[in-house]
Amino acid sequence: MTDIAAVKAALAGQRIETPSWGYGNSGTRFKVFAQAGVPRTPWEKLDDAAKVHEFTGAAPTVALHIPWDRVDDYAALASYAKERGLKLGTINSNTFQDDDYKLGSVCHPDATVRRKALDHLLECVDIMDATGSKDLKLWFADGTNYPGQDDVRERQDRLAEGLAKVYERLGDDQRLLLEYKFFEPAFYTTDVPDWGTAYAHCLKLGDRAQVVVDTGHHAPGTNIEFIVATLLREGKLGAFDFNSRFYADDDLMAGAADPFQLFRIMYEVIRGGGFTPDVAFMLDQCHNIEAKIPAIIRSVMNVQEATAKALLVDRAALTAAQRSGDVLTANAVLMDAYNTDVRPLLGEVREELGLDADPVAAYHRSGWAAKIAEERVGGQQAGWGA
Ligand code: AFD
Ligand code: MN
Repeated sequence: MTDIAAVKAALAGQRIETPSWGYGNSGTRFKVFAQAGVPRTPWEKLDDAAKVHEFTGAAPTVALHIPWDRVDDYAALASYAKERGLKLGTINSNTFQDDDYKLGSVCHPDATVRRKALDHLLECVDIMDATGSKDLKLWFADGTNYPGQDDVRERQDRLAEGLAKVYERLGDDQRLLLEYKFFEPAFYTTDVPDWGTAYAHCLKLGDRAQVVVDTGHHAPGTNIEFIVATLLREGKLGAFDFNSRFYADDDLMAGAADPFQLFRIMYEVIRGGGFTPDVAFMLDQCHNIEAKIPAIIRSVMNVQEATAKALLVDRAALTAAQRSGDVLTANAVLMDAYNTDVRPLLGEVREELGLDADPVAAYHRSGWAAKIAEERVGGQQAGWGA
């Protein structure tokens, strides 16, 4: 029998980190559609993130992206966050937008470019020291577009060398989170293309190097929950970048394209003992055509709903059916949890926390959207900087 009180307590304690860049303008290589009220500064991004946390009660940390969120005084930014009930979270590096990085960054054939990229990564660790962030997230766009362009094995050697220097710089309570992506912007090879490559590098680096699973970074049809179960079993699942996709790295709202897949992922997280602060739940998505703050709130809710369903799986009945080879019962037990409408349960959790049962409706009633559209006029709206 499922302990509903324990499920509610687990849901009340769940934390989902929002991305600073999710509040800014974004788009595709065809067009970035600007939206009214978009933040101009990291400070305004934190004001918006504070609204997500105010109405969900589950998003107290905000990931930063350097240099998009570069400020003169990171301690002051951390204090500003704290005054709003927030904490600065993961620091994301950016070695994919400087002209020097056309042929790669840490994997570039020119040692001078590799040094420049390494200096940026080390600057990100300096920022972690200033903000109190524990996690450095590294995603490399590095790769090649044509067979023969570069030596793929030498690029792995360069990558390993750069990662080792960053890992050596980390403090004892800081982690290196290495994110993989199977293609884009490189089209022939990507230097960190899959979980196996990321895992192999993290294994060599040490205990504080772990893998980031971005749910949009796999070829269509990939069984992501199998990767999650395997990385958890190896103690190398560091974090998620949640978003959803229909075809590529679409960066749509988490859970919007395939809620069943998100449920299966959350089941493996919980079954594998990964529902702890050691596995960071982050959103990494962009809201090209939809209003950003309610889209992020919806994403937080979608992750919560998938988690609630996964927590409701009758584990004893499932294990018994699995071990007895009772295929249909085992599948039915899992589907029974997935088919449960958990919105009333989550509504109770929120009300017991003193929150509105419907965070999106509460946000719309707050008038925040009209306020920022009126006040945030002029200046340079934040965006991808592409
Ligand atoms: C891009 C990359 C990757 C990374 C994010 C933040 O595809 O997901 O985590 O930018 O740098 O979306
Ligand atoms: Mn990502």
